[in-house]
Amino acid sequence: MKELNVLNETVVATDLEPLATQDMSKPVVLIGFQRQGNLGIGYLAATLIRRGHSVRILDFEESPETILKVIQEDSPIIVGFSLIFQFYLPRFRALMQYLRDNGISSHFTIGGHFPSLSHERTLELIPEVDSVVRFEGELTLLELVEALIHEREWRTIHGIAYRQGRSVVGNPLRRLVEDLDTLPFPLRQFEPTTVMGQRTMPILASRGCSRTCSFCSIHMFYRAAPGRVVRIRKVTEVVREMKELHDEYGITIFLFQDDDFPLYGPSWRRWALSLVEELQRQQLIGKIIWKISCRADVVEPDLFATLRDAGLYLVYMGLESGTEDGLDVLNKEITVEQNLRAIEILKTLGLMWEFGFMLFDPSSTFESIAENVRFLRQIAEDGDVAAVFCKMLPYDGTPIKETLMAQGRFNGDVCNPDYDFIDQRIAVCYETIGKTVGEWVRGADCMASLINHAWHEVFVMERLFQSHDAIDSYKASLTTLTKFSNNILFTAVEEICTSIQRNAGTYSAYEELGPIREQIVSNLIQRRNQFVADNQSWLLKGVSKHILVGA
Ligand code: B12
Ligand code: SF4
Repeated sequence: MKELNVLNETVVATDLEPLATQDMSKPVVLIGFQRQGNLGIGYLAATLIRRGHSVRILDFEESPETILKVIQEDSPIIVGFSLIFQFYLPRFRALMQYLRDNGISSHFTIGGHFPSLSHERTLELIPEVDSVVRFEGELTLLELVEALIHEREWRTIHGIAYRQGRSVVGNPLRRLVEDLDTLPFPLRQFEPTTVMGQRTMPILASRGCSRTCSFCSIHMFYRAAPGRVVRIRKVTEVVREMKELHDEYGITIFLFQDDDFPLYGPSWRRWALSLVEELQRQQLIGKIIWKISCRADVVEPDLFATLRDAGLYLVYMGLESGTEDGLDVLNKEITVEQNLRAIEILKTLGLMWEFGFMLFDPSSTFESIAENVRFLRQIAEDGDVAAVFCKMLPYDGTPIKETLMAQGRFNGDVCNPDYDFIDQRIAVCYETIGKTVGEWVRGADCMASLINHAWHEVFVMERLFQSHDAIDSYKASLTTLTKFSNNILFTAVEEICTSIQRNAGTYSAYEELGPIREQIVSNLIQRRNQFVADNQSWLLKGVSKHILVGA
């Protein structure tokens, strides 16, 4: 099987042919968050490579010393920073400052949602950065690199923002890439994560989102630049990429990172059905499985049964609220009823499902929190999935941030954008819940992530390995454990809120939840390891069956 760090061999032909005269002595360094694979950097790198440039990708999680050393050795013409999470801005700034303090004089540019939507603030907050590449970056970065290499004027390039004296100049914006299939397949220079020995890989079938949720920076990102907001790739190209990744690199699990997988309305549904036909034509069905993110209002029994039979195994939905008022404030344009119906359909079809949920939003009251918990109980009390929730955060560029600012309720900073609740006691609830059951729902290693990872393994085994009776009893024990854990979480939230509302202070029992959490985690690990130990030969058969495909 090929190693993934040579995946840059795979590029498709477009009108951007390599330049024979390219000066290869001046490489480009791209730095970003690489965990689980950064497709944005992958597309930028592949576009530059196809044109003949050499590119080095560095993981932002590497130590500053390591990054400095590589940059000193490479002496790049440009260092591009990919800021996809707004709250990382101070860390990016610190890294740039460190590099400058150590004599790095390359051009520094930055891209991503926050820099694109708030270019002036980015240039103000990061004095070390020379330019911002706004919105989709492939063609703008390419032009910037070539202008710098050939010492041409770069300040006239469309899509760039830069400082001029004390002011900021934002050049006219570049159109979004009209035909996504003119871009090369992304460079995937990262170690793929595995689930039960199966290699996973992120992939995109489309870019943009047609909806307008008030808390989301995505639709603002794709609407601010000229061009079509949603662009969908040809099914033949999507499947060609999947087949290549499967045949050459042994990928069996594809994670579609599309914000809203194309299923909305008749023509997108036709697109999805033709994807199924193409997967059939390329004989991938039965060999691979795939995950999508979508909205609840596209989930229909027949359509999803067809997708399931073609490999769909996991559906992520941003449910966000269990109250009509909450859904209104978030501008989800969906009803509680539609959310419930979608979950019912997915359960009936035997698909794994996960969800995003904002227990706290700017309209939160004690009543809405109680209603939200009732909703969570309704969907997750059966132990089908470990429940999660968070607080809505007003990211830059979002309509809800503007509303909160107009109301004088916005506070916090770029790292922690925040707001005042209408009833200040809700803030006490939020803090108390964070302290008591934060470890249930926050961070990559929280209780919900651990439990849902175990469920993930189950679905992968069910869909990619031969059937085996032992799975049923393992599933039954996971269900019991998930139910137990969800129930503690829901009860804690309910009692904390009621107690704060009544000013009673009777939730102290929940301050000692640590040992219970540890016990659940220990039971989970024990049960999971026991299952693996008891079924080793069957698991090995399953793992090797799919790994050998790519050998
Ligand atoms: C995949 C993904 C992840 C993956 C990250 C994988 C990775 N290493 O990249 C995982 C699952 C780990 C993840 C986690 C989280 N994510 Co996330 N994630 C995404 C998602 C769905 C897709 C990213 C993607 O592949 N986009 C496709 C590529 C092609 O587009 P792109 O990244 O925007 O890049 C283009 C341009 O921005 C630009 N560009 C980008 N970088 C650069 C750099 C340079 C130099 C240049 C020139 C141009 C440029 O050019 C690129 C090509 O056109 C986005 C939504 C989205 N549509 O972007 C959310 C998103 C980035 N995530 C988000 C959030 C909030 C999170 C979490 C905090 C969620 C949570 N509550 O835990 C965590 C944070 C993890 C952490 N570090 O602590 C938010 C960020 C909001 C914000 N404004 O800060 C987003 C935008 C989703 C949202 N609903 O708003 N996420
Ligand atoms: S939250 Fe999802 S559906 Fe809503 S606008 Fe953002 S990407 Fe689209």
